[in-house]
Amino acid sequence: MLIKIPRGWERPVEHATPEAVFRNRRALMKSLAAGPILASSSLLLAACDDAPKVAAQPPEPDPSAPLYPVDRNATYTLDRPITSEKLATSYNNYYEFGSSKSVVAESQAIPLRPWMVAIDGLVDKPIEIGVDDLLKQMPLEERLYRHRCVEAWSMDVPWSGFALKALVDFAQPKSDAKYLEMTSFNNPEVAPGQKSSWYPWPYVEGVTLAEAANEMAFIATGAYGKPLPKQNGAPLRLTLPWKYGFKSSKGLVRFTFTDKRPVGFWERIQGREYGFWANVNPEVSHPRWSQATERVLGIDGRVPTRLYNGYGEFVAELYKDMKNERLFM
Ligand SMILES: Nc1nc2c(c(=O)[nH]1)N[C@H]1C(S)=C(S)[C@@H](COP(=O)(O)O)O[C@H]1N2
Ligand SMILES: [Mo]
Repeated sequence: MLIKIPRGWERPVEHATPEAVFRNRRALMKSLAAGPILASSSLLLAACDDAPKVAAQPPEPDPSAPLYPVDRNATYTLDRPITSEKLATSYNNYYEFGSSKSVVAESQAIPLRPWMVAIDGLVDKPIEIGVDDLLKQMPLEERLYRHRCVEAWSMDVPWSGFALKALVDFAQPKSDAKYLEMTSFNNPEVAPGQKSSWYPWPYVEGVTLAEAANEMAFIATGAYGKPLPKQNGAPLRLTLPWKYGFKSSKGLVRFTFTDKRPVGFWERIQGREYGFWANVNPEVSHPRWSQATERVLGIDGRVPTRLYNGYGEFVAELYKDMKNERLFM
C-alpha cells in the first residue's frame, strides 16, 4: 500500500475555524483575557461545519448582464496566465456559506435583487440606492488583477467593475472621515454559515480613505466578461490586490465613512494572526505558516510571493511613514 505523506505546502492551512482556534486556545485565551468574548470549548466544537447543503436553485436572470463585457483597462497587466474561469469560480472562500472551498451550490441561495446599498456615516447626504442604479452611475471597466489569499494560494482574474474612488467621490465624505468601513450582507435564512453565532457576523472590512482613493482599489461587479457569480461575491465585491484576500469582502451592502478604524471580521476572531493592514509581504510569516511562496490555482509547484503582491509601484507610497504599524498581517 502506498502511503502518501503530505509535504509541508500540501497540508491544509486555514484562516481560522472554530476548530483551528480551539487548537490555539491557550494563545486565544491570553489575548481574550482583557476582551469581552468568552470562548467556551463546547461552543467552539458545536459550530457550523456540518451545516446542511442547500439544493441548487435554477439561475435567475441577472438584470446587469447586458452591461458586460466592458473595455479592459490596459494599465494593469499580469505576468502569468489568467486563471481558468472554472477554477476561479469553483475554489472559493465564503464563510457565510461554510468554511470549505466548495460553496458554489450553497451560495446560489442568496437573492441578488432587490439589493439595496447604504452609503452612510460621515457623508453630507446618507443614501440607500439599488445596486442597478448605482451601477448606472459608475464607470465600468475590466482589470486583470492578481489575488493572493493569506492561506498562500493565488489566482489571476479578469474582474469587471469600477474604482472604489468613484464610489467615494459619489458619496462625498465629510472632511473628518478617515476610514471606509464595508459591511457584507447578513441573512442566516439563506447563508448557513451565519447560523453559527461563533463568528462575528456580518463580515466587515475597512480601509483608510487614502487606500480607498488609491487607483488599485476596485469594486468587482463582474468577472470573465459576465456578471459576478454569487460564489465570488455578487453583486458587489471589494478587490484590493495588494492585500491578503480576506480584505476583499463579498456581498457588500453598506459603505460607512467613519473616523474610527474598523475592526475586520478576521481581526476580531484572531487578532494575533490577522490585522487591519494585511498587506502582502513574503518576509512576514503568518504565525502558522510561511508567506514566502504561493500555489497558483491551476499551476503545479509554487512561485515566490512578492511584496504588496507585486503592486508596490502603485501602493508603497501609502505606507511610507508608518514604521510602527503591523502593516503585513
Ligand atoms: N463576505 C465575505 N467576503 C470574503 C470572504 C468571506 O468569507 N466572506 N472570504 C475572503 C477570502 S479569505 C478570500 S481569499 C476571498 C476569496 O475570493 P474568491 O472566492 O472569489 O476567490 O474572498 C474574501 N471575501
Ligand atoms: Mo483568503
